[in-house]
Amino acid sequence: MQHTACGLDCYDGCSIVYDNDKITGDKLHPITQGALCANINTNILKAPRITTPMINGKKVSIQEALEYVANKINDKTLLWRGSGNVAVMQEVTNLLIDKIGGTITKGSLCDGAGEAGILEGRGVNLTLPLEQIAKSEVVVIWGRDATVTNRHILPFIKNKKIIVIDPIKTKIAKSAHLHIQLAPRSDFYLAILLARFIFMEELYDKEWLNEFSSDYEEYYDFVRTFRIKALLALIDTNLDTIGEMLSILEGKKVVFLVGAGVQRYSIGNEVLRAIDALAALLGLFGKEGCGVSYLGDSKLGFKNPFAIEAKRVSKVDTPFDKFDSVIIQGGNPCESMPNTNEVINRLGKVKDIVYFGLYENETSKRANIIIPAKNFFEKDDIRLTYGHSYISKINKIKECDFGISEYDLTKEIFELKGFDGLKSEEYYLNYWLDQCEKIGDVFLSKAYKEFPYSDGFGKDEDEDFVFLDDHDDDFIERKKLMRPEECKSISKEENYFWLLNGKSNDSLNTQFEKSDKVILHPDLGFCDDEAVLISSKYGEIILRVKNSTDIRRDCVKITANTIGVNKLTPPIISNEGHNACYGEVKVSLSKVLI
Ligand SMILES: Nc1nc2c(c(=O)[nH]1)N[C@H]1C(S)=C(S)[C@@H](COP(=O)(O)OP(=O)(O)OC[C@H]3O[C@@H](n4cnc5c(=O)[nH]c(N)nc54)[C@H](O)[C@@H]3O)O[C@H]1N2
Ligand SMILES: Nc1nc2c(c(=O)[nH]1)N[C@H]1C(S)=C(S)[C@@H](COP(=O)(O)OP(=O)(O)OC[C@H]3O[C@@H](n4cnc5c(=O)[nH]c(N)nc54)[C@H](O)[C@@H]3O)O[C@H]1N2
Ligand code: SF4
Ligand SMILES: [Mo]
Repeated sequence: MQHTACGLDCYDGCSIVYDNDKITGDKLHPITQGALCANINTNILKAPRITTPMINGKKVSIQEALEYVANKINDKTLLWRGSGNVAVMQEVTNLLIDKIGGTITKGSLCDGAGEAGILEGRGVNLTLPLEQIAKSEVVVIWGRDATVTNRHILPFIKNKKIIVIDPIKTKIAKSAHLHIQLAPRSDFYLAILLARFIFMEELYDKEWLNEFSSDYEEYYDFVRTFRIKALLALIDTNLDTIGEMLSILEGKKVVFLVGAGVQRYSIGNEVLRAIDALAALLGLFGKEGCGVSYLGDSKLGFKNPFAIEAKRVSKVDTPFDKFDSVIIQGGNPCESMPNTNEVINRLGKVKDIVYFGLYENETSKRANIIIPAKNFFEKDDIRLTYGHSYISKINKIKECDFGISEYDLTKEIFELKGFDGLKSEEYYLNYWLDQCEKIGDVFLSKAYKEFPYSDGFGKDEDEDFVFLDDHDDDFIERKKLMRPEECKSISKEENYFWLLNGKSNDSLNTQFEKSDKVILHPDLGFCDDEAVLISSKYGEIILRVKNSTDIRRDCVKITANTIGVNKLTPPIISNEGHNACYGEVKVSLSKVLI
């Protein structure tokens, strides 16, 4: 029997037991508690792997592929790394970029806008421990599709009062005490409205605020600048619902589980700041059973041996065409990046594209050099996570005779180029592990705090919580830009829907099962399985209809594992945090005959 862990980009960071060629969840792991998920139980095992290194369409040996790459890379090389595997050794390739004077990326396709907002208010993004989530009385699930993306949290919130805030009636919304099915992109305004009533009804925690904040009275002035009627219309809710939510929260131990869904917008930072402000007003930081859980900073408190001072370009709107060679590692930008028509166009101008990954996809198709990687069963690594503070060692449990690990690739190219300074793989693994605390069988991040922010905010916990005092939303102007007028298919003004993004049970972003579906409300008059042309300012795709009354009439939902979805999404960069804004777009629908 051996132990290892899942390296997939997921809140849960599960531990695995490998016995007699079978994998099961580690019963002793605080979150896994014995269960894994379909992605690792079946999907990963059946996904066909890339097994042959290639150069310009010709099969070669891995050595030949590495020699070719070593000859091509220089200070005009870009490394674009995705999050197909989130374990720490992925970043060892930075050391290569450092030596050649190459470029890496800045920003995020994922949680960067929300994190920026958290840093503005709290100074540091600490992870709310599972113990506090388990001790709460009320859980507000805000833009997180927990049953799909974070299923191991469910046992921790069983039998609690649940409020869900989501434009979709998600599985958990169906059994919740309250579901606010708000208009997309209106979370900031909802949080402002709630704050206004917390002030008006004097529900705020004066004692906590006097100790940990100096500007909460100014926040009242700020929230009063928004008109209640206008807010209600934007959110698409009513005063009864606001009252009901506040009566559920009043005097209770409340945890907010905030997901990436609220911040895939230009004002994503302000959304997290406004949600944090609610928690602050109610005095929910630093106390038992209370707090705001978002995607935490998994590397917080660690010294990173792979941190480099390289040139950086945007990860959201990457100027691929400015480089002679691009290495794509652990990612699939031709499907996962917004505005993929332009991504594909720019990549088409690059002389050498190296695809270093596991599966064939839209990106591998466009690469002229293919290097098969090893998956996380086939190499040693360390797994941190943004969902909790437990850290697992990934141990090699399978041999792979065709792929190469990130460490070995780096080592081979160091040798071919005559570079020095690379330490052993063991050195780096221990470097990370030595920085964790070992408690019984588990490793814990040094950034773990039982009661985050109990002593204060900022890196040294000696600062105040900082309330938002400014709002910058040029959306109304941008709305004009978003009109898909270049598309022939638009007939009516009403044919104009929010594009909702989300994840699916059978995929991990673009890995594993693919979808060809768009989910929309039956009132729109489409039949199940009918082909529909979906258009935005950025591109068009044809998908099959899946009707559902769980979605608002003004939205369509397309999950991240749908090929072509990002032809529709904009290359807009969030106001803070340099994040992708997948939701900041409207699309139109038209029938097609195929
Ligand atoms: N099975 C599975 N699990 C995964 C992943 C996967 O692909 N598959 N991906 C992993 C990754 S990389 C990440 S980042 C996490 C993300 O997981 P989550 O944090 O759950 O984020 P999303 O799935 O993007 O969106 C969550 C919810 O936001 C809602 N939403 C969309 N727009 C809005 C809005 O404007 N306001 C509000 N309130 N809600 C909105 C959507 O309807 C959806 O229910 O999941 C991880 N876990
Ligand atoms: N429309 C829409 N787009 C989205 C999202 C959305 O919700 N909607 N979500 C966004 C989010 S949250 C994220 S995090 C991004 C993710 O987008 P990416 O970072 O591009 O990740 P994936 O699409 O999952 O691509 C993973 C690839 O990594 C490779 N891989 C897996 N493991 C390894 C390994 O160990 N080594 C190497 N070398 N390669 C490996 C596999 O070949 C796989 O194809 O997508 C974003 N894009
Ligand atoms: S994908 Fe997530 S839920 Fe599934 S095994 Fe991996 S860490 Fe656990
Ligand atoms: Mo993500």
